[in-house]
Amino acid sequence: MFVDQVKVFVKGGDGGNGLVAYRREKFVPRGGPAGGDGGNGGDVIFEVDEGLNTLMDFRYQHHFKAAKGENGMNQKQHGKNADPLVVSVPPGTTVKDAATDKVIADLTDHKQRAVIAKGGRGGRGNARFATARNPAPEIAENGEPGDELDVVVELKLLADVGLVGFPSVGKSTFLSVVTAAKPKIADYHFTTLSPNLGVVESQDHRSFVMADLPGLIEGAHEGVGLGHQFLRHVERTRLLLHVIDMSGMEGRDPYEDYVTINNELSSYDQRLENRPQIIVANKMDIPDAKDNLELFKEQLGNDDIPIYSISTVTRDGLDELLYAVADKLDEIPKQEEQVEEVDERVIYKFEKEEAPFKITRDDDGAYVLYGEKIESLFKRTDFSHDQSINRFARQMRSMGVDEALRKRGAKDGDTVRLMDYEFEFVD
Ligand SMILES: Nc1nc2c(ncn2[C@@H]2O[C@H](COP(=O)(O)OP(=O)(O)OP(=O)(O)O)[C@@H](O)[C@H]2O)c(=O)[nH]1
Ligand SMILES: [Mg+2]
Repeated sequence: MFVDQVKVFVKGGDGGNGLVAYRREKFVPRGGPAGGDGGNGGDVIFEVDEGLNTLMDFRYQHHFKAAKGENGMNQKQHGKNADPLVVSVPPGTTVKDAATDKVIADLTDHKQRAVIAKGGRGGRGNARFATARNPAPEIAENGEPGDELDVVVELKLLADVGLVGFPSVGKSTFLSVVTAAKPKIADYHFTTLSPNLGVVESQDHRSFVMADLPGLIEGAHEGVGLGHQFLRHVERTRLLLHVIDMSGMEGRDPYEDYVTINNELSSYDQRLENRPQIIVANKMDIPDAKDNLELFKEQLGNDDIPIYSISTVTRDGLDELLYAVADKLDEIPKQEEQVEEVDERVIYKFEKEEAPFKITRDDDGAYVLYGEKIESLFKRTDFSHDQSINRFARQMRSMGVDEALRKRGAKDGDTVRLMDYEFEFVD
């Protein structure tokens, strides 16, 4: 089965904690501060490997966690930074934040990389906090947590050629006879639910990727049938093979089929109207097909549009068609439309204008502080040391927390809550 969209969880490694430690000196109870910084957590990085062409690997692994940074050590030793976790993806992979649908990365070229989840910064050890006034600080920071998020990994088909046409015209059968792909084939409509890919090699060793796409019917551009699934895949193909059932065995008129499909394509996306197209008259082994083809040519009324007649059953006409496809592809530039440029990484942290904290009230009357910035400060505070707690209190004050609580009506002794921490408001 061809997997083209999958949701996975990624987490950057947490930063290592800074250490509170002191130099040991004879007769000096507290030597100089010697606690080292924690190392940075590893990033989760996606990297293009052109040897891959499916997202198959993601079916077996849904969680990608980078390693934690090492904690700070004595003698001012810095904890080791963790190595990044590098995940290989095929060219053409798009990565979106599942929560916001925002594109994080569009990976097209071999070895191209993007940071998907950033590792947390290591916390500073107490050696960094020494000042003249406080030569032996009891302060260290915890490492920052790494980013964590769900991402949708998507592989838009990088098929060079897409087979389009009504259901049951023989698209999958065609793919199965010119490539090693083994798509499901049946005489009912919508046999193909998601595209199958195959690599075609012409006799002169030119190769290209072909996809049989789900069948199209009138109204597909509005989602009728399997419309949207189909159309999402057709966007990046360079050449369309418009497959027509020339036998008329289902009671439809081949020329009407041709017009209907072209209308659906251009209604979905104007640009598809100009996508190069080759007409493939299929099922020519059936007796009525010859007459129908003559009629079709008359209705088309344009001798300049080439038509290739084939039968996937007798294999007549296949070689000529594949040569023509390879020739046509040689004329069409590879990246027909430039992929939109996206930032290598979008920032998940709150935008600058976001308030550092907000206040709300719980049912019991307690004041509740929340918000990205204050919570991150909270997480970075090591509450096992008084000095760290004092520093935390000072930082809250400088953010304007006291002032804001007072304005909300907080009085001496009222309860203030921040995540799982509770303290008294002191005016
Ligand atoms: N006689 C004849 N039958 C064919 C030919 N090509 C395909 N068929 C038959 O047509 C039917 C439909 O073929 P598929 O290849 O499944 O058609 P499809 O276009 O992929 O159909 P969907 O996936 O439903 O859109 C099958 O029963 C095939 O055996 C052909 O050249 N001649
Ligand atoms: Mg099919």
